[in-house]
Amino acid sequence: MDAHSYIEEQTPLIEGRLEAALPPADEEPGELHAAMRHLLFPGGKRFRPMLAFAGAEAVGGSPERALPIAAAVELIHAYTLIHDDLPCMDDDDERRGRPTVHVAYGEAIAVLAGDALQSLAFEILASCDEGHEAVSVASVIRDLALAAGSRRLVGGQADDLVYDPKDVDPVRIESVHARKTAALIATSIAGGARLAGASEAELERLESFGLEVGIAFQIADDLLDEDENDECSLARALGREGAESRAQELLESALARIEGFGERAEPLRELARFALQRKV
Ligand code: GRG
Repeated sequence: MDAHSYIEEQTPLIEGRLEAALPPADEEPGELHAAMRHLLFPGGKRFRPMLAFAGAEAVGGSPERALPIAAAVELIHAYTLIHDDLPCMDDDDERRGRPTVHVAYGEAIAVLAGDALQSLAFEILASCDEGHEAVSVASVIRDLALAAGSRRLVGGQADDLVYDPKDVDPVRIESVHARKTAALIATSIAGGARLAGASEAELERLESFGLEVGIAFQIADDLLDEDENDECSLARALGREGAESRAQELLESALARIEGFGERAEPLRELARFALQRKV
């Protein structure tokens, strides 16, 4: 099973859940609801939901078990992209070949759409009623709140915004990657596994795996971006080859952490390899 077929096979599951969770575009306030849907349909690779599904499978659960966290992480991801594209941040007019949300709906609605997507993520988790243990659901909510908050994603973004381009310390660069990108990726995997009944020992290993894969994912993302000179990127600090070999090293270290998980963690391993080989 390669990552492409896994993504193709599992995409309808996450699409259906997101479609059911998002208010219809004709529900008032219609502009806000249409803006919330703009970045989600059509979406991107749905990489984080796939990781949540594969995290559940790695501990013997079904992808369906991980659906609430899979939907929640995709909504958080969508909110961060909407806000990241705003004029006060990256000021991008296009994403995935379409106008960004603030270009299509205006800045104020884009801010509010991002805000509402973040709330919806937590609403979905808190109301999941597929027989999950309340204590696991509460832990997943806590972990997602931590990953999305000022000590992880938002803090990483804040540091990235003020990053001094002359600073080429790989440790500081990876610290930004770890918080801005890898924390949400690690939480996708561990959250899926937790909802599927993982033990604390399994969760610890999956979380470390996710952090390393997440940093490698960000390094690969920077390498895909030709304009890597004015950013907090490892390619700028170590050169292209240095960054590629660091990403490979992180991938190998990550894979070693889940060696004991056997055949059922194969989708997770394939997705981790995909994070480095992807072209989009
Ligand atoms: C605005 C709070 C706030 C945070 C922004 C996510 C983010 C932090 C910034 C977006 C730009 C960026 C390079 C983020 C790093 C994470 C990343 C590589 C996002 C792109 O993820 P993909 O490739 O996107 O999974 P698709 O389009 O497939 O959904």
